Amino acid sequence: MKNILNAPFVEEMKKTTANMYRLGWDERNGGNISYLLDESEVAEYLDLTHVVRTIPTGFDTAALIGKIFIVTGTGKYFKNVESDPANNLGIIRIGEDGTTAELLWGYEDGSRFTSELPAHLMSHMARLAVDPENRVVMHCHPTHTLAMNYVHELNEKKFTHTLWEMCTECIVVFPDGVGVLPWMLCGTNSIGEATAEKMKEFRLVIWGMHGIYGAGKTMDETFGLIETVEKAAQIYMLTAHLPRINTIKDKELVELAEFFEVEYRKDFLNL
Ligand code: 2HA
Ligand code: ZN
Repeated sequence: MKNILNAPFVEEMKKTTANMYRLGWDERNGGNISYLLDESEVAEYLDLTHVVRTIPTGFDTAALIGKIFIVTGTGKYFKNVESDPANNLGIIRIGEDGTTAELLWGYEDGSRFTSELPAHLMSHMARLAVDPENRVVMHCHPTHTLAMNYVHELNEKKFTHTLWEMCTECIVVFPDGVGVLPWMLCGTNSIGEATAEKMKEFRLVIWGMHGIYGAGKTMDETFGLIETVEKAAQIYMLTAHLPRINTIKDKELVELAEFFEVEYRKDFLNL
């Protein structure tokens, strides 16, 4: 059996959480990541018949029975994942009853997965239904995106349109746009259900006055989606109070989308 601490998926979690922390997106215990793993890859590192303990998920995850995820822990700081992965991360498998998580490794101080597990697993279910290759769900509190929530209308079409106008590459990176939820109580099944509903349509979902969720096939893709929104939001926040002299016009956004051959939300433009 190989050493789990050297597994590429543990390395990816360490690198990504450290990177997000340094960008200021995950203060204190802010943010969480879940990553769907390949059973045969995990079997190189762990005895899959050995369940350390079981933890109820508190919601129906029947569509994910047998699936294995590496997930950041509740109350844990992204800052600390790199130096202490075994306490700050856990590997769970959804049990046969569809409502229990079987801990296979991690959370060594007796803790458990993120309080946002409903939003994560429900989002995985929603994304897998539209993209069987989806693997990653990521949540964080990127500074400029959050700032923009306070000064820009929380409307999907308007919010996406503004982001698309802020950097030329935006419509190419997230042609499907950004879903927007109003402020809601976090850590609940209700916000999980609302997020998953949006995830049927979008890979990015804003949690009003809280942060953002991203989903993708790889850690890089998911991180890149959030990073691009955050960059656009930063440009917006640097310019929103100044007279706008220039902008990318809707017909130029169409040119971009057509040249790069992306399926974009035509209804989010004003043509
Ligand atoms: O778990 O970010 O949304 C910390 C959070 C809650
Ligand atoms: Zn949060």
